[in-house]
Amino acid sequence: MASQNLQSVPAELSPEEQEREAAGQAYFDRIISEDSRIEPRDWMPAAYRKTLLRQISQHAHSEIIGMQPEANWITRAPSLKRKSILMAKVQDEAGHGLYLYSAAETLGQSRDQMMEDLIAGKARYSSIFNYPTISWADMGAIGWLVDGAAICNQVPLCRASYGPYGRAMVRICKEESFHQRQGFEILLELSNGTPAQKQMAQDAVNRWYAPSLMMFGPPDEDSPNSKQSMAWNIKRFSNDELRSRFVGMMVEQVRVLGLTLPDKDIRFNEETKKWEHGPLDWNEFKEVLAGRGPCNSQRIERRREAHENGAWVREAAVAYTRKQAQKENAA
Ligand code: FAQ
Repeated sequence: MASQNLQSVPAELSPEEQEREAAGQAYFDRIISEDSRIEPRDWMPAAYRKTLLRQISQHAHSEIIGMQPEANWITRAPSLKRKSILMAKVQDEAGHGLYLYSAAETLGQSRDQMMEDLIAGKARYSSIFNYPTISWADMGAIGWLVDGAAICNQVPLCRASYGPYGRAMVRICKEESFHQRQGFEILLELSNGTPAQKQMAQDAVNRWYAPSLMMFGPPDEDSPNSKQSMAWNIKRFSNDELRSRFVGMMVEQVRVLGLTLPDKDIRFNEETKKWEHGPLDWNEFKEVLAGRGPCNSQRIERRREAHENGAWVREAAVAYTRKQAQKENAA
């Protein structure tokens, strides 16, 4: 598909600059139409850069903020094995944040600036991480539903037209698959445990189901970015398409778990060949995005504290780099 962002070349440019811009746009359009990749030094439309920077930085922030709900249970994990698995998972999420911040930096914004925007409450991160984790079963529900939704959304992003993003996603998706399986396994064990344990698992699924469906973003008719992002081969499928696929996956898996999804309206529409779900409370989603979810302020506050407490590490790294450079210059 040809790029649908054929911007007109600004008239105030010199003739040489105009020629360069037009050649850059033609190159960009060809790469997109061939479903090939744009790399950091390639010419790209300003709006493409802006969209990528928005999506990738929001994604990076989600990984970093997403460490908090699970970190809450590291000290209370029911066994040493569960504790070490959970620690590894939370560390993986820090790693995902790092790959994504690095990919975003290639678009010209510093990580310091992105972090400043996050702790100032100016940047978005996924709505899902503003919900509390109130029982051990929530670790299972996050792994199964939240990582499950993340994989469903992110596997197509491995083919995103921006090289650094697509490559980061390949590794992230491999790790998310492990995360999902560990969540599934926690729920399976609880479901096969005592009636109280099974009830705890069901309660966690009941609370995380709707927020995990909202992770895919607003319905297509309310998604201002989807059309252009799909034309640019950043997003490959619409929000509703991915949400429907996710519901289909969960319907199968919940049977194996011996639990139920809290949605009586789930059905496979034979005509459209798509899974449909019951109504979602999009007002709740809007409230969470506006910063008024159950844990929004706590999440940002914790992030701010962690950033301030980590200042000495950043300062030490800068001092070390300076010393190394001085040594090299003196040699
Ligand atoms: N939460 O026009 P659209 C994970 C915003 S990682 C908050 O549809 P778009 C791993 C959207 O940004 C989870 N904001 O936007 C893990 C836009 O904001 P704007 C994160 C949302 O970009 C697991 C506005 O609404 N994953 O879970 C949300 O085309 C366990 C309009 O929406 C990614 O970031 C939301 N749910 O589509 C970690 C994946 N949905 O324009 C720890 C990459 C929408 O005002 C533990 N991102 N908005 O700035 C994407 O695929 C897309 O950005 C979407 C949104 C699908 C999220």
